[in-house]
Amino acid sequence: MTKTIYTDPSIQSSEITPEAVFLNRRNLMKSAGGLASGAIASSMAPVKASTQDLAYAPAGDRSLEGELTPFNAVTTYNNFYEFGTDKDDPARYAESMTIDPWSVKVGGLVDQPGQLHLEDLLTGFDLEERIYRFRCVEAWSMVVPWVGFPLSDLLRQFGPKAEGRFVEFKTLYRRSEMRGTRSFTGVIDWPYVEGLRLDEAMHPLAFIAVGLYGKTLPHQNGAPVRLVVPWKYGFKSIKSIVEINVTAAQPKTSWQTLQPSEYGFYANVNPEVDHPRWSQGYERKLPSSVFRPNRVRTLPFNGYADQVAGLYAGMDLRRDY
Ligand SMILES: Nc1nc2c(c(=O)[nH]1)N[C@H]1C(S)=C(S)[C@@H](COP(=O)(O)O)O[C@H]1N2
Ligand SMILES: [Mo]
Repeated sequence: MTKTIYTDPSIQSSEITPEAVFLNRRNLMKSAGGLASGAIASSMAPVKASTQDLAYAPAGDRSLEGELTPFNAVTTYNNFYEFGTDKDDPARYAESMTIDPWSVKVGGLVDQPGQLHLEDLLTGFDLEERIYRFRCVEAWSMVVPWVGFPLSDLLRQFGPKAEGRFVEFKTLYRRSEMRGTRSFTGVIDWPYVEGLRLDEAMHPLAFIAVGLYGKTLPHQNGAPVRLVVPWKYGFKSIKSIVEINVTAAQPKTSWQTLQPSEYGFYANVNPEVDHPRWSQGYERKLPSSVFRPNRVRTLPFNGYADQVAGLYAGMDLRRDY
């Protein structure tokens, strides 16, 4: 596995996580066994030195492989309001977030509440690659090779109780390291909160990502652990998760709280229900520019209707948007 390491001069060497932290016997053994695939990563654009190689099973579904959004676009055009509202703010400022040590508290209506530490997340699950379409509510989209494991694998480990109907997720809220939470208030009610119905969370497409393009997640994409729900608008895919709770009541999400008329709990990608301020019928596939907008039609459930439409049988998705 060839490794492309690029040292970004803006990163202090003291901020670079020692590689040893990420090396682990289990994944190294997997590489030796030939299961791992680093082939895509090695041919890509330079990666910041603060990300590390992961070993993982190659993607089962490679149908979107020819449409991959370049690494550079995936990591420089981001939404991560904790670091500012401009698309380039996360790439510029998210490095200030300490991601090691890291722990995720799992609780609420589960048989065994507990914690997962960084090491557990990187080595305790069978990592695989998933190439998913990703569609932001602001009508841009990309195709990303994520590395991680099904969310259901994580939830099963803690044993959701029968009364559990929803899952709530929370992002780290650390003012000292997140300039966006200091410089403007009243935009989002920190910490960033998202939620899924439990059956959505247990669906095999719902994914916990710890990496992309074969490396651990760059900070701006939600290091060290984020959610990816490919059939929903991007804001459901909460970044830098520190808490997961199984609940009986529907969680109150940050975007709903901010603007309930614009952002619903479900947020399923739906070209037929426009955002009050713009159409959802089309999207700009990144990289997109004024000269080359790369505009394509948006698909119901972002192209995953065959797999997930059944979750919403009998629901009016114009009302429950
Ligand atoms: N904690 C947190 N998670 C977040 C956001 C955010 O502002 N804060 N933005 C969301 C939105 S609106 C989108 S489109 C995606 C963007 O993911 P990306 O930057 O990896 O493309 O992250 C989502 N997760
Ligand atoms: Mo978004």
